[in-house]
Amino acid sequence: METRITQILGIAYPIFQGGMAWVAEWNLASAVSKAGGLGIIGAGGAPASFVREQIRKVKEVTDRPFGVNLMLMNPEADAIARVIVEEQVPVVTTGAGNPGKYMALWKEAGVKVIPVVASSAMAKLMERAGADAVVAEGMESGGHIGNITTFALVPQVVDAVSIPVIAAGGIADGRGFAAAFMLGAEAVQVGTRFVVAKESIVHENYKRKILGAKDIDSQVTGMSHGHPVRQIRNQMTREYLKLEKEGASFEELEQLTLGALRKAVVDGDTVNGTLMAGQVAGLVSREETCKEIIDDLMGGWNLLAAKAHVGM
Ligand code: TUI
Repeated sequence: METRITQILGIAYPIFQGGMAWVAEWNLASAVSKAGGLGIIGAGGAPASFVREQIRKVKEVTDRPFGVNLMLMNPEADAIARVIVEEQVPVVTTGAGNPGKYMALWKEAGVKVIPVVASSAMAKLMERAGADAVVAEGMESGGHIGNITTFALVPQVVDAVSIPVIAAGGIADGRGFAAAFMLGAEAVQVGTRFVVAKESIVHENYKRKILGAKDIDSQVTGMSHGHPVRQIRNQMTREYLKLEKEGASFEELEQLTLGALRKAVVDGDTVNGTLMAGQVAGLVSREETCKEIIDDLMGGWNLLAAKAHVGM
């Protein structure tokens, strides 16, 4: 089960848990790392002090490798970048921007740097800047997304760089795992399925929305101002898209979304909250432990081996 990713990071299985804002806190991240994957704390829009606490909690309960995702639009991004070094976090992933200005700081401290990219150009840029690997994330993902599908993006990123590629977006089971590896990925990142993990602290109402969702139940808001976000359709998305169509300003729309993810995750407000989820929500129908999810994803490894055996 070795790939360059398991070797570089010292993890048992080539599976990352997406560093989802509000969702991916220490309970989820430590459960995934304990189960042999890479658990990732999502800094989202949180202050640096909160991120430091989360890191310390993970370190208290496991010695296994884990990561922190730095969402680059976070107003405290500079401070969080330093916390990652001070707390000797083994792996950092980044999202929603270019982490170039932190690269030297992290590399000098020995942190493994794995930016999330949504294009092959960005992947090349990150490789030149010294990234250890990249996550190629297709637009099937939940949350902030790019414009290219996983099926098209992953092989193009694989061809564009020589560092290992982790595939993300639209992967929720062993079939997705196997498909990603056929495209040249050396690990996968899974988000939506981990939102409903038993160890996930996400409000039961949010979990039920994902468990009940079908393939067509997500919508992308914010396309008009260049910050597209995929989430499950509800009153919030309908209102947002209506205002967006009417040409509402970025500020007006921001007002609507401010704090909306917290509302969904913490308060279980499925009407006015932002229920970020990927297009694979329709595949996610059971609440399971992180260990069970990882075991099921690893079924994909056997699928690959079986196909190789029959000469496919
Ligand atoms: O970052 C994500 N997904 C996220 S972040 C997030 S928090 C949030 N909350 C409310 C509104 C907006 C965000 C929720 N989901 N995924 C990684 C990702 N990064 N997807 C796409 C990108 C990306 C986009 C452009 C990476 C780099 C990039 O480069 C632009 C540049 O600066 O050159």
